[in-house]
Amino acid sequence: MAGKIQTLTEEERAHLLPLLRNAQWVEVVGRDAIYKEFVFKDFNQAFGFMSRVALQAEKMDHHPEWFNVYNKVQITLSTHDCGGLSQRDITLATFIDQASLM
Ligand code: H2B
Repeated sequence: MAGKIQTLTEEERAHLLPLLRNAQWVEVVGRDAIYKEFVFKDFNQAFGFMSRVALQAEKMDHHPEWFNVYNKVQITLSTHDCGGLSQRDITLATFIDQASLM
């Protein structure tokens, strides 16, 4: 058991998903994942944000699925190693929200 990443339990979801929804993350339909769209002033701001997230993702060895066009960044988080949402997604989502405000 130790070391193997697990999907969130129902109890954890009941606690965490309302907090994520409050922060404009939505649950992806048909997949155990969360999604949020970020809009910045311009590409420079968007790419600065992506750079901060990229460095953290490498540190965590946990990487976003993302799509950028100019000032917009669309992000999906899920944990491929367990096929769904894990605590790593929650931790990365929290970092991403902070990084979007810098
Ligand atoms: N990112 C995400 N989102 N989910 C994973 O399961 C994952 C990852 N696993 N980044 C990591 C890399 C794994 O593939 C490597 C080999 O550690």
